[in-house]
Amino acid sequence: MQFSDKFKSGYVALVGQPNVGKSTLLNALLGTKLAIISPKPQTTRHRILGVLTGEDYQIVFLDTPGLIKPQYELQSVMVKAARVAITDADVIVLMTEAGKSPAEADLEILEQLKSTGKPILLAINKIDLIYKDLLLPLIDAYSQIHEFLDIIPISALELDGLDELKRSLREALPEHPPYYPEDYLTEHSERFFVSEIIREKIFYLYGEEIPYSTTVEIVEFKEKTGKKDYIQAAIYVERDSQRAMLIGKKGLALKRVGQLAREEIEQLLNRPVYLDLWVKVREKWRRDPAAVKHFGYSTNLPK
Ligand SMILES: Nc1nc2c(ncn2[C@@H]2O[C@H](COP(=O)(O)OP(=O)(O)OP(=O)(O)O)[C@@H](O)[C@H]2O)c(=O)[nH]1
Ligand SMILES: [Mg+2]
Repeated sequence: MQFSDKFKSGYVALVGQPNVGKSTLLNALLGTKLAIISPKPQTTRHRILGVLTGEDYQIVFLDTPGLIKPQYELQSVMVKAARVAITDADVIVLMTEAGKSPAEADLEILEQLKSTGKPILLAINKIDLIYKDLLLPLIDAYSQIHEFLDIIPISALELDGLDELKRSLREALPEHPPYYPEDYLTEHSERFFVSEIIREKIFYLYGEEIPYSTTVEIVEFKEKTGKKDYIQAAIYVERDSQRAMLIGKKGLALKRVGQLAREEIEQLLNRPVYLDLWVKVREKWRRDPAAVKHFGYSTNLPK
């Protein structure tokens, strides 16, 4: 492809409170599932990179963990990862959930973002859930608070408003040659995606305690010609009681995790897989900086 002088390219960070739909938006924009999603807050723990290349632009999206006040080491690292994405970004997308009025937590995040001096686009998500009459007063309220690059109501779930969002972002990007080849999608490895898929199933299948105490480590990943691939993953929890809960009576709960994860991993890899799940205990790993680092949480992009 020949790139004209007018080619635009840059980094766009998707930031906001947990659970507002950042990862859903990343996947919707790229038309493929890169980031895991769940109805529970704090699903995303890393910044996830996804590249969208158009005719005359390339947007490098950085999905980020939700911005919160950290209470333990894992959360600190998650918030730091979001901050690094904000530092790397040419344009910031602040994502909020549509409601009656701007939420206090969103305004606090906006204050932090304003100090970067970078252009901020406000994406008001989940408009499929509200009465349309609420939208104009909400946009009006936000526009009085800050001079946003743009304010775009969207539904990441129903793919509403995404063209407008892309157009607006393209406008705001600097003229720059593409950072990545045109067919490039992401930097993360298959191993990383496999561990995330397992984590996602745990977020869906268990209550409040287990998902947050869990991390997944890929122990072995062997491609076997003519046979199923062999993937062994260790799921770490913080206590014996959680281990028992995760496994369930006669191992049925863990079996369900394995089934759902395997189906999606096979779709991702496009080949049959034998998924071998083990559950282990590493006490209070979320509070232990060495363990958090060991399990791959850092401000860098996960490989
Ligand atoms: N109704 C509706 N639900 C949505 C929309 N976008 C996302 N959701 C739902 O909101 C929940 C959270 O979505 P995520 O994409 O995981 O949110 P997130 O901002 O990445 O959350 P964290 O990673 O925890 O910070 C999921 O249940 C999504 O299905 C939307 O436009 N409309
Ligand atoms: Mg997310």
